[in-house]
Parts: sequence; structure tokens; C-alpha cells
Amino acid sequence: MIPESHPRYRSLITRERMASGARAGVVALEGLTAHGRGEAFDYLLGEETSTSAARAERVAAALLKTARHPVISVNGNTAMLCAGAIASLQKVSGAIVEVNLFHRTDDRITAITRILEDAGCKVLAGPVARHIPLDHDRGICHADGMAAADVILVPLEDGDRAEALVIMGKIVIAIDLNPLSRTARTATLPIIDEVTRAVPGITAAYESLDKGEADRLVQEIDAAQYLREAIQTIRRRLDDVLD
Ligand code: PTJ
Repeated sequence: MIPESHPRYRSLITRERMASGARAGVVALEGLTAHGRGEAFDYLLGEETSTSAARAERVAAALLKTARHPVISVNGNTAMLCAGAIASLQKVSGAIVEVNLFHRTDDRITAITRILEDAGCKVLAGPVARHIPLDHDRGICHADGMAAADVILVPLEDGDRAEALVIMGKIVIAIDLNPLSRTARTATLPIIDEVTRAVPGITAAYESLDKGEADRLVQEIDAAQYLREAIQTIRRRLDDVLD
């Protein structure tokens, strides 16, 4: 039992949740190591949404609002961490929710779909094929989902697919705590924030955006600036410790 008084209570409870997700086959075992990498970057970033990330979340909302065919791609980690938040974002934005896995098995697709549906998501079903030119299974998706999308939100991505999607001409919004990752550096819009904060942040922004502001925000996306600001935050925090 983890006492609520523990200074790292939230982090420890989340780890328990991820471990139970791994035991249930929802989270890939590799997903636990990915989570640990995320924790380390969140620690360096101060475990809060920076002003810069909040701005990126507003731009993400604008991209979803102005999209013709927006899709939210969900993997095991994201489903385990924030299925309810994904459902809320789908409710306000009308985006398609599609399960897309690196470690793809039918059992995991079923388990992740169930978690999302229990949380209130409508999950895209039907036949899939390799529509994204990748050798691994993240290339497998739905013709009327990711393959037809103009804007795709990809939380906790691996860089290969982000790159392939950008080459296909799609607008990729990545949520990734690591500002040095290939995903963050490849995405049209990198959101350097923790997924359980970022997704509700996008939803709140979506609700307060009018069409005029949305149209304006999508004209001025400076991806490199968000990466620079995250790295500056880490540098400042390290300097504060050394001073
Ligand atoms: O469920 P599957 O089979 O699709 O597998 C999912 C994983 C996460 C295993 C797969 O996508 C993977 O291997 O991802 P990577 O390449 O390890 O990248 C994950 C990125 O997400 C890393 O840069 C982490 O820093 C970041 N990350 C981890 N946890 C979080 C996070 N970013 C935001 N919020 C988090 N909670």
C-alpha cells in the first residue's frame, strides 16, 4: 500500500497503474520502460505544464478544430494513463479515435479498445491494412481513419511513424516529454508535456477557442520554438540546483 502522505504519491500510484496495465496485457512491457523515460523528463521539466506547452496545446486545439478529418491515435500507455481524457477530447472535437500499436497483437487491440469504450470513447473498427509505409506494425491502420486523416494527434509516439506521416503530408501533433526525441523533432507541432496534463489541456483550449482564433493560430506554428523553450526550462532548473 502506498500512503497518500508519500511525497511521490502520484508518481507511485501511476506506476502501479502502469504495472497493472502490463499484467493485463494492455501496456506492452516495453511501455513500462518508455514510461520511465517519460518520468525522468517530467522530473527535469518540473512536473508541470509550462507556459510554452500550454501555448502548444492551444495550437493543437486549433489544428483539431480546423481539420477536415482529425484522428487521435491511441497506444497502450495512453489508454492506461488517460482513456477518460481521450473520451472527453473526442466528445468536444468529434475526432476519430483509432488504436495503433507498435507491439501489435489482436488481444492487445481488443483490451485497449475495451478500456477506451468503457471510458466513453467511440473507437474506429473494421478492416485494417498497411497504409503507412513502415516495416513494423505501426504501419497498419484503417483506410477511413489515419490513412484519410489530415491532422493526427499522436501521444507517446516512436519517431518512425511520425516521420512517415509527415512525409505523407499529414499534420502531426506529438505529445512527448522528451524534447530531444525524433518524434518531437519531426512533428508539425510538438507538445512537450505529460499526456495526462496535455490531453485535458487541449480539450479545455478547444472549448474556449473561436473559429477566428483557431484560423489565426494554425498560420503561425513554430515547432522549433517549443523544443527550444522546453530545453531552456530544463537548463534553468539544472542551473538553479547548481547555484
Ligand atoms: O502500446 P504500443 O505497443 O504502441 O507501445 C507503446 C510504446 C510507448 C512502447 C512505444 O510507442 C515506444 O516504444 O515508444 P518510445 O519510442 O519509447 O517513445 C515514447 C516517448 O514518450 C518517449 O520519448 C518518452 O519520453 C515519452 N513519454 C513516456 N511517457 C510519457 C511520455 N510523454 C508524455 N507523457 C507520458 N506519460
